[in-house]
Amino acid sequence: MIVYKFGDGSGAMPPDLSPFVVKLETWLRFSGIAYEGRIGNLNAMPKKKLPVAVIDGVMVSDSSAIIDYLQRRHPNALSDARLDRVKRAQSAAIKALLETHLYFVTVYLRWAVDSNMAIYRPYLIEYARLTAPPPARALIGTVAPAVIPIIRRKVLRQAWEQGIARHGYDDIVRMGIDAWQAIADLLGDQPYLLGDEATTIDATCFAWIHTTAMHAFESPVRDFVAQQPALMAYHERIAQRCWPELAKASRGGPSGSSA
Ligand SMILES: N[C@@H](CCC(=O)N[C@@H](CS)C(=O)NCC(=O)O)C(=O)O
Repeated sequence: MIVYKFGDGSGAMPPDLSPFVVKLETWLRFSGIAYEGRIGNLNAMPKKKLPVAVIDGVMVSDSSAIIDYLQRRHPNALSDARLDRVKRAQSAAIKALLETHLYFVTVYLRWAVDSNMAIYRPYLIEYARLTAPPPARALIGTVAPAVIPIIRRKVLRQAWEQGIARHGYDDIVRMGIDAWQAIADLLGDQPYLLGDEATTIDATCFAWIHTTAMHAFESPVRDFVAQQPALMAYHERIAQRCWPELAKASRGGPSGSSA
């Protein structure tokens, strides 16, 4: 199976800056399902979003749709089938907190804060170069810097329409910290979010912790997550199981060159 994502795994780009891609890859690694990561051109994707998977020739878009598709075909994959109704509801609520609330906090902090945009810019230029047709690659260095402000305006318009960008920086930071405090409280001292066994929500939560606390983008939200011992121990536990190469790197703290 092929996973189209933002990084190409070559080292030219970090494994991935997208929490949705890291969620899918972590779920695949929990499940022991082999995949090949390839850089995906957003404009060529059916929903203009990544990740997208090609499974036995069938293209499936959306991390959750891909996981559902694979859960029906791989009986030994990481499964939520044994969860009771309350745990299933908890999983749905945590998923919404991460994917439809904290995701937009992250988007805002990456794209609206100038110092984070300066960190983001080289990755965006490299992504544009790697997804450009080969004859155009040499020109990306001159074209991409002019295009990035246009993309930035588009992303911030989406954040305004979604609602997050109508608040000020301090309020957004507070919302982010409150949501992460809720996740930390839900985890408590359990090994995984819903108890002793990992389920799909752990792949999601790992991805959000990783893309918040281990990346170079700076914010009080990142600092808060990085200072929660239970969240970081949980991150390390899952990294050791699914991402041994990152588990080693993560002991050094946030870095611009990890996933
Ligand atoms: N519901 C989708 C969300 C995927 C998503 O939002 N991906 C972002 C990257 S984190 C994306 O492709 N954004 C490109 C754009 O909006 O232009 C999933 O679970 O895969």
